[in-house]
Amino acid sequence: MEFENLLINTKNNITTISINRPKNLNALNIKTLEEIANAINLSVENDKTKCIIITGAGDKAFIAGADIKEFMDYSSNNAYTFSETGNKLLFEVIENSPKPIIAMINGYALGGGLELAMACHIRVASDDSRMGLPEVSLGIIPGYGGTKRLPLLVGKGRAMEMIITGRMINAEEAKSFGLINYMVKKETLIDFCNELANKIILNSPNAIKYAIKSLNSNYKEGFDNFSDEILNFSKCFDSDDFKEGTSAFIEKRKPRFK
Ligand code: DAK
Repeated sequence: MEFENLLINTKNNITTISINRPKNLNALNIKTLEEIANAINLSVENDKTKCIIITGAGDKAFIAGADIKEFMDYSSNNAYTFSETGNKLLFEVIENSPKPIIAMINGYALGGGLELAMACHIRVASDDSRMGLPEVSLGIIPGYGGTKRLPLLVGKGRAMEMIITGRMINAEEAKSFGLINYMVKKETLIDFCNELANKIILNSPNAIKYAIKSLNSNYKEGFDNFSDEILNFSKCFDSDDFKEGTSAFIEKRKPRFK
């Protein structure tokens, strides 16, 4: 299958999926979200793949968020639909993949990019990476599971602070928060992730599948399919703050919220 915005490489039972929009810091547009979902589904079906690594092309970003230029004109209805389908078609597919998925964070992991990394089973970041959920600076809230998965990884207090300040944290802080499993030197990132994948694939694929399923089931109850996040997220799209936040980004200025 041909992909417009992804590079895929399978070697020694490890499939690496690289989001390839480096000029836009690998921002996620709808086409890319669909392609990642297709690539994961194909990898899950492919007997040659035992572990998946997701990363960003170029040396600056893993994923700098959802593509602001694409979603700035959305209404609350569009936002609701895209958030609901995006969660189902990609983020839940990643989280529930029977084959382990490692997020290889090689730079900025912001907004939807950090949300994607948080849906993965393991996160490894290079020491120059920066992570955050800056949605409130654009007049919206995280819409791909950020308000749900971040507190599970770092605790409610840290998640609240990260989300309402929208601040970026560096890899060292992310490690101390438990947001990432490992921080490694940039030049060793690929080797480290491949070694980690190699360790995992020595184990029983069947047992790994059930371990993921069983572990994930701890967090399903009361999660209500993320519907409150989707609803609150979509409501933001009717606001003047959303128009001001996204316009300010495009015009490369600070937003002036009323
Ligand atoms: N979207 C679109 N373009 C982006 C982008 C993004 N998220 N991030 C960067 N770019 C583009 C920049 O516009 C710039 O393009 P040109 O001006 O060269 O055409 C190019 O990438 C390089 O970026 P910079 O020139 O800004 O690079 P710097 O090194 O100066 O700064 C930065 C790097 C990462 C600090 C900065 O680019 C930045 O602040 N980027 C935006 C970060 C951000 O706010 N991300 C979005 C978070 S909100 C949805 C579901 C979920 C979401 C939305 C909708 N639906 C279901 C509807 C999620 C929302 C988010 O992710």
